[in-house]
Amino acid sequence: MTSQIEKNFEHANKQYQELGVDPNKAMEILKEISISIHCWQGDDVGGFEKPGAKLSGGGIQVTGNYLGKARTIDELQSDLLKAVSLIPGSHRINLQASYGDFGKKFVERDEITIEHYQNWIDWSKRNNLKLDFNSTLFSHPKANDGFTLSNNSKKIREFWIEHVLRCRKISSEIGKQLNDSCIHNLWIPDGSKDIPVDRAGRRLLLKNSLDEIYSDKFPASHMKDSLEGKLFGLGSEAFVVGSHYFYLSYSIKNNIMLTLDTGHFHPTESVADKVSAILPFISGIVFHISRGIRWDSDHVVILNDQIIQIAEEIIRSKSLDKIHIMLDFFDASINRVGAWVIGARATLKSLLYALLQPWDLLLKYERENKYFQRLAYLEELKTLPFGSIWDYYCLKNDVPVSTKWIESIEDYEKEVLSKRV
Ligand code: RNT
Ligand code: ZN
Repeated sequence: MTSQIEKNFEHANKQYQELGVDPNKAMEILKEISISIHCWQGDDVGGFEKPGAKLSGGGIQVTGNYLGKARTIDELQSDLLKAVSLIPGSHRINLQASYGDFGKKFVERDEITIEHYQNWIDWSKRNNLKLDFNSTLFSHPKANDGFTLSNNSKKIREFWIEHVLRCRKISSEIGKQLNDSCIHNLWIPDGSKDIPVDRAGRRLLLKNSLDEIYSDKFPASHMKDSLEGKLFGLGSEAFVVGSHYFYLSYSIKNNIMLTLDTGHFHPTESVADKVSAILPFISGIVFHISRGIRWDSDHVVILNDQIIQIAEEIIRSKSLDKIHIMLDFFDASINRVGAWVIGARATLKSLLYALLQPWDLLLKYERENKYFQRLAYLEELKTLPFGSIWDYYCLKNDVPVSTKWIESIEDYEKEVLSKRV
């Protein structure tokens, strides 16, 4: 029997076909896109170095105290699997170094090895997931004065260099074991609250630290590097050592990818516009999809103009092999597992929306300088039955359709999360 969802799809399919768009093709492409789901939404960027660890320092903040935060690796893995079961497609999990399996003892960041992440690798294999990795240079006493790789103290710089060297090696081992290149992303909190006099000195220190870090080479089939800059952070309002321009220059010169976090720019700056400006010169772009409200607030991603414009530029670039989509938000004021699902589904929806555009037609009008027609079509596309294609995609990929997944999160909260006290 044909379900209502299938009937709706048939109807929508016709409308898109009339415009020269093939929704089946769009769904095929979408299925091949994996997004990297950030582990840190599950426990407010706490990690497992010490029991009850809290995010501290680094100018990022998690607000809220909703019940059910994951306290152990087992809990976090169970929460992640719950989220993944409600997101269509096959995806990746993005880890921080601070989320290792350290047993009962404390392991310093310059002592971590692959054995601390074996648990995650085995879990990923069992669940058909892939992994990405991040060095963790915040929430640590050696980051307390606001500087890590650009610290004035040689000893502190060396400590962090050793940490990142180990993280890159671990990433390479992860990629090798999972037979899929692991992306290692580096973000550092370095910066100052007030106006510094020696910006150049700090940037030179950072450059030298990075040169040492990236002198170690790994096969691209095992790991790839990316660098993430920022405009400002809480406590680094006047100066951020690793700014966008700094890393843009460094990445291009050293054949490293660049991470664009959508919360790390001026609120009116278009991150979507950067794709075509950077792509011809760089080995790859990593997106940290986030939603800033007034500042880098890391709100849960929703289907808004900003994310649609980014998805459009990603799809139009026809360079999906060079673009990696990761999520980066943290909200502790609502059900954390539900937050993952909202953000991941919104990101996938934006990509599907972009894939359903009549590119040939729009391009034709643009080339003929027919800007009225271009604008009119773009506007009419907004009210085409996009939701019917999305629902059908969810149905085909065995995840709950439309609002149905919300109940599933409510049940999980009742049965699992609310018991974590
Ligand atoms: C911070 C950066 C960074 C972090 C994670 C936890 O502003 O966005 O990516 O969010 O490493
Ligand atoms: Zn980020």
